[in-house]
Amino acid sequence: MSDEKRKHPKAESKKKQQLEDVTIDHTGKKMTTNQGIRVTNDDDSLKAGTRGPTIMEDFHFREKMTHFDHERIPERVVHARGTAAHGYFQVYEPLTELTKASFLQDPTVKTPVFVRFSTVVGSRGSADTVRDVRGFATKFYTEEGNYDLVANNIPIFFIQDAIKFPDVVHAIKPEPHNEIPQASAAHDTFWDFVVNNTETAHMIMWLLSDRGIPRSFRMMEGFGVHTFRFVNDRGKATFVKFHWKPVLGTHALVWDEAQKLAGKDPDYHRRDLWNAIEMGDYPEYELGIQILEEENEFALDFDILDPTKFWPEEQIPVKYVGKLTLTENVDNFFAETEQSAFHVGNIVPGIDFTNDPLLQGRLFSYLDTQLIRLGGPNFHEIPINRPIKPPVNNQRDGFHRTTINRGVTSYSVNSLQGNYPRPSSEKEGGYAHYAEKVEGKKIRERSPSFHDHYSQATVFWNSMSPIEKKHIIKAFHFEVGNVESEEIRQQVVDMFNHVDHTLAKEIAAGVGAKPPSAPAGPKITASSPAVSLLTTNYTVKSRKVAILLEDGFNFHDYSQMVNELKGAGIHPEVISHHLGTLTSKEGKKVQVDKTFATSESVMFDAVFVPGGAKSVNKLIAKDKANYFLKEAFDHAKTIGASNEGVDLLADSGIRGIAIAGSEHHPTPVESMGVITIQNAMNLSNFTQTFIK
Ligand code: HDE
Repeated sequence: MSDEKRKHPKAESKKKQQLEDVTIDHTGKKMTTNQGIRVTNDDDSLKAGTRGPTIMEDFHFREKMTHFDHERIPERVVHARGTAAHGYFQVYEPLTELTKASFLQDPTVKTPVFVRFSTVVGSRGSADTVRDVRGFATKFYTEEGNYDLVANNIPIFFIQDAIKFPDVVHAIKPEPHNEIPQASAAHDTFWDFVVNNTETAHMIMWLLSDRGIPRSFRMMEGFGVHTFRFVNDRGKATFVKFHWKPVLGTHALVWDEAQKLAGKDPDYHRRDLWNAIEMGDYPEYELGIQILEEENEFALDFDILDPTKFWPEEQIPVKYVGKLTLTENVDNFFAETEQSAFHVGNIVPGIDFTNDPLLQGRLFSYLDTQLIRLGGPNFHEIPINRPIKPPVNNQRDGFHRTTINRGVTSYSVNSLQGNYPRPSSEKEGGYAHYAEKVEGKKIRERSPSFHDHYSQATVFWNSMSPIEKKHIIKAFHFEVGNVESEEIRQQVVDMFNHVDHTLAKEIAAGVGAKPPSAPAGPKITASSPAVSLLTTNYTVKSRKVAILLEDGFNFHDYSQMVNELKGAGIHPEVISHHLGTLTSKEGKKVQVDKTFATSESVMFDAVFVPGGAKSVNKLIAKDKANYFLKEAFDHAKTIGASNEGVDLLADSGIRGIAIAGSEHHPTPVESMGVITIQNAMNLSNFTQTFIK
């Protein structure tokens, strides 16, 4: 995108304007040192003779090298690998009855947001498509200050108390002696942690489900996990759970795709988000809330303060209250994405915490970690972190202070400056903590209401469709199959026998463990259909279709399909053996987007092979297209072929090709996701079936 174009949307919101004010562009400018001195030569250091030693006096060399030597900051201790975008949030209706939060009152107001998606375990350079939880952190730059909803794509967590966070993270990160494996839970220390901390059972079920390998950041849900509070202007509080529901629906990769993508395109999710925004396919998510009146705090069969439990949507429906739209990529990854600092404790009047012991610990951790990662107490002055109203207080000094505070007082109460800055009353917008009554003995003990570690894990399992169950079992075989300790593998089987007997037997069968002889624990038949991905929205908008072509293709087939796809908001890309242009049998030219060397079927959602004997024969002669199609078929992708294109499917050994229509009545035929048509001039029925 040109810089001119980039500038435009930045000015649209107060936040964008603020960022624009500190954004610089070097185009057409002369080079200077950091002190503003013009530079005469940036290619040669200052030497005593052309073959002599470099001279200390070379301030330009020293400055350039010193800056480079210091260009890295520590990566995030978790969620190191991430990517982010700008956008806005709009509420549908005033939520005045529930909360006084100003950004949730006026449907005409667009609140600027910055959203960072991440994996949890891997380092900054790790692959995007690994099996992991995904972070979904949103910073709302509201008129009342920054509100951060620091969410994940799974509605529950591994542990119940924050004091165990360092343990679970140490266990899942690469092992300390050899730093293996990268970005993976498939190793001994993690599963040792799991079997010794059975509160993890429920989270493991979600992590090993298809949710652990999302198709795209644009196609995953977000969850605030903890129970929060809304507080209205009369001081009435209501318990809430936060949800983000992607408008494109929630979709996953299959494991083989995820693993291959990790090598073929480690930036797959990052690229997908970036490209979608550049192409104007702005990702959208509805904000949903589940509401529970305070008097019903104890009405559910689990404790609402326990972060290993979700509120079944069938029991407490999700109310959709607003929409988040991501509209702009960052100008600079480091300055914006890397330096962004989210904190679950960044909260605005009208939203409040609960005593969830995981949440309480998070309230300490985020600010603490940012002090070291961003090098001191002034990281709120880094442009991406600044609220849209300048902070006003007596906090001063520290590393990299950029604000110049005028005046002699930096304390209160003062009389030299009329005791400014002064606090505000609640009426004036001051944050007042919800006056929850708390009373208790100091005690280091888990509440008995947190002791059930298995019931909801079983509910989750019961809610899965047969194919989702199969994927979970296979995921256990991979994850636990990589555990060297036989004892731990057995303990996993015994632990998950408490979730489901069949599941435990299936796990045992794949990991060389003894199957349990009888079920453990009570029989639970309840389910929550909403947690299955089969209940999600389905739309093909913004999906990618590979079109396999060579010279001599049938332009008629090609252009009908491309037009229909584009009309449906789908992005076709031409794949061939070389870059450049191809010529159809009618003499029409088409540009190649990618080659068989630079693309793989795992990067696409569907494949189409148009007719044209010459083109198809060339594709058949070189093996790459066969492999491309076979793999797409194995990953259950939609495959379409028209006229001679069907020959390529046959040559690739793809099962399920039904014989297409007769010469006089060409109709599309669909079998196992493979759609074909032969002897056809008009492809409109065919293209519609393909898109459907
Ligand atoms: Fe985090 N988490 N977390 N977490 N978390 C961090 O903060 C922590 C938890 C989440 O894109 C860290 O700035 C503790 C739940 C996201 O920059 C750190 C506990 C949920 C991100 C931290 C949790 C999250 C983080 C590391 C257990 C979902 C990435 C770097 C008590 C509701 C934000 C940083 C970004 C990042 C601590 C559990 C979400 C160390 C102690 C539950 C999305 O402060």
